[in-house]
Amino acid sequence: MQSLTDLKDNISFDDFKAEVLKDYKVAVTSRECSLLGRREVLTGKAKFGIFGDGKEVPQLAMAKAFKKGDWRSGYYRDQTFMMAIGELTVEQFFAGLYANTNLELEPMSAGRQMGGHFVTHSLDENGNWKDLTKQYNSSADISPTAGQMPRLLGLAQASKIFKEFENVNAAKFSVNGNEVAWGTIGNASTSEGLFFETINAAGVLQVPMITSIWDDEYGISVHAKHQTTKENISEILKGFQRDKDNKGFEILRVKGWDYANLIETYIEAGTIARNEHVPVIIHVTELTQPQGHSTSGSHERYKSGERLKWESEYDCNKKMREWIIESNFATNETLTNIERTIKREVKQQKTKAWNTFLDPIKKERNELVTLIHELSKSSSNSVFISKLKETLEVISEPTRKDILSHGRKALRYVIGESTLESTKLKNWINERFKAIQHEFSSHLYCETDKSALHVTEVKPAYNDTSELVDGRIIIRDNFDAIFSKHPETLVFGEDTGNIGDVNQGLEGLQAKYGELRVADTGIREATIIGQGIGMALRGLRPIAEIQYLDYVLYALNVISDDLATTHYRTKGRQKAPLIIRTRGHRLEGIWHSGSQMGGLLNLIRGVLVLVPRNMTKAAGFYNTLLESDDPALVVECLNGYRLKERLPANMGNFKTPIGVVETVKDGSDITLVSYGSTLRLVEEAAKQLTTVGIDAEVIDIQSLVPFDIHHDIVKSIAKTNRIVVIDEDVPGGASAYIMDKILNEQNAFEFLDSAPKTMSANAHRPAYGNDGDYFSKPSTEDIFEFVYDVMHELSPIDFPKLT
Ligand SMILES: Cc1ncc(C[n+]2csc(CCOP(=O)(O)OP(=O)(O)O)c2C)c(N)n1
Ligand SMILES: [Mg+2]
Repeated sequence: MQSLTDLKDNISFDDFKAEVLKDYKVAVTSRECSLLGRREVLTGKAKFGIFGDGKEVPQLAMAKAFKKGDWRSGYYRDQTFMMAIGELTVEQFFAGLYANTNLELEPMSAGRQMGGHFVTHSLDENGNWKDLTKQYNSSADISPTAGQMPRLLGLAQASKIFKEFENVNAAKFSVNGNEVAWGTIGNASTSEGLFFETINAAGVLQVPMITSIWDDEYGISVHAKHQTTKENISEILKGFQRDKDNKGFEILRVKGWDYANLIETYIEAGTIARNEHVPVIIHVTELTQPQGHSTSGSHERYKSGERLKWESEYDCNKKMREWIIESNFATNETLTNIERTIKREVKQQKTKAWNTFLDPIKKERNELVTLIHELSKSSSNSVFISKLKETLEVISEPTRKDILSHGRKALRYVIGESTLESTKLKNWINERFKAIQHEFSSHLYCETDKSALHVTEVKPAYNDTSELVDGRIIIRDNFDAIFSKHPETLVFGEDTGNIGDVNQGLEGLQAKYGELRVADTGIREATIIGQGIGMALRGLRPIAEIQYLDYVLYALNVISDDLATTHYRTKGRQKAPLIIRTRGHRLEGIWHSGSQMGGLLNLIRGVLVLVPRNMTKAAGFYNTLLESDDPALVVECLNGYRLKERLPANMGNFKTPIGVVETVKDGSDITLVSYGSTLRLVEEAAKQLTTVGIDAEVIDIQSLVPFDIHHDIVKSIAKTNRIVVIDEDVPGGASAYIMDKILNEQNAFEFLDSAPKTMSANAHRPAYGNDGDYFSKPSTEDIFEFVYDVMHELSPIDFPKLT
């Protein structure tokens, strides 16, 4: 074992001893939380518990090397680290376990995530950036294993960007790019593709990223022999080790119970990553799980007696304790006293957290009991209502569900009785419902004046000399204007840099703005998005390009699990206004005609989904998004880059409004709603329909999420009394989403004289070639006939049967 004096030459023995004891107290406190936490779940006070026991000591070491301005992207075992950097108190730990919805008391997620998911606040209560260089930072954890890795890459890359970008205002985000991004991951989770993709990308990018692998040989019940080749992740990662000829990683190994060596290792890792911008892997072995994986089961079921015995001997806290005594830092008695005091304190804090959680709920319960009691006195159903009061008042630890379900049931007994008491109860329930619903459902999107909905439209400006150009020129010139106007923007993706994207919408821009701002990446969609999330979390404005909409599926989990929930799961205390640029819709074949819009719409709520019908609209969306804080997916029309559009004079300034539809053709007989490439076919069909006397109104949705915020579609239906939604997604895909909005949110039913209809593509992926497209997706003829049939049904005399 390392001698103490080697550890830090510039620290006195007494100071070091104090430091060690302080650390030990954190380790013991954290362990007590885990032990008590499990009990709280087993006695029914909390729903589920997953704790950091057995991983305490390496986290103390990581905390020592972690500096203000640094970032963590980790997982559910890291409570000790959060406590060691002063970002998690015992009371907060239990508030999280109980799912307290008060953000002040439960800053990790205001009860939205299960305990063990950690975060620090980057934004104040008004949504403004705090000074991130002066605080410890943790990105918000997510549960999917290895889901923290793609984001980690971006958090690290941001340091590199801040170091290199000259004009960007880094004041609140970086001090010369000196910040390190620290990742943690369980040994078993390294089996995930996201882990390997991230490691490779970090080696290529050479970013200050330190990945700690907490290795306890298990992933729930599954042993390393089923997880990892050679049962040893650092062994198989050896090829990433840098050498004198090649850049790569520094790979360090250390035992998880060896406090002194852990500190050495972490300080060394921090220095390498911070000073050299070289990524580091720390494989921390010989860790344990004293209580098993989580509160869902017991590890005695799958660990041998021998393993369990080893785990209890090599428990890192126990080993640290032995080392403290061996090294004469404290006696057994002193440590026993410390442990006893901590046990008592943790218990007190736990009780305090429970009472703080329960008291307001009990108060609400008492209010309701009074209201129900008063109601029972004034109602003819007094006996039944009193029964509800009695069952409610005896619940010793009520939930809000208990309270509101009693209140709502009480109302059923006074249907038709309009009394002061029933009105009072109704009002109370409505008010409570609204307030509590907000606790669970707010902040899916930006709620400040930086919401995309607040950006005012600016129309493209044309003059007599405005040329007709290929659509891609408009995209390109607009990006040029964006990069010169917004120094914090950067774009990256496959073929994005050198050739300026496969459709040349970024042609020449790398030469103008440099290889970091207009960058090529490897073929690795998930980490392209992760890069974007991480950089957006650190104040940059990344534009992540996914080459084709079809390949968004490779990054779908990152968009859905991480990006779409960032703002929601932090209740607005972190934001990642990432713009995802892609191109899709009808072109060629199964994987280049993508229109899996229904799937996307349903999986990425929290991200705006924009489907511009041409490049001017698309460019306008980018300009709008850069003024806002909402993340977005923009799908450019793959077959639109060579179509001619007029070149606007106000590049970089015109803004397409978000959530607003556009009526592209007025009409009085029927409303046709569509978006993207298919809209062009609808416009053509509408023109042809006029020849048979059908005057269709055509509406471009433009923005699928948010959807028609002014309810203009129903206004059109009020005029035409008929609606057809035309979509190139599968039946039941985006068209079902659109129809749900029109019928359920806009109440179109009352204006309809014909059945509302959806017309979509065939249920299979689109076949290749022009004929493949014609027989897979709606064609102009299909649309014409479909609409004609609706009119035929209405008036067979005016519109005799076509076929
Ligand atoms: C994508 C995904 N698959 C499965 C799970 C369920 N799950 C949660 S933790 C876990 C095991 C993780 O083991 P390891 O990475 O070694 O971390 P440890 O819990 O041992 O610290 C699994 C399978 C999940 N959360 N996410
Ligand atoms: Mg494990």
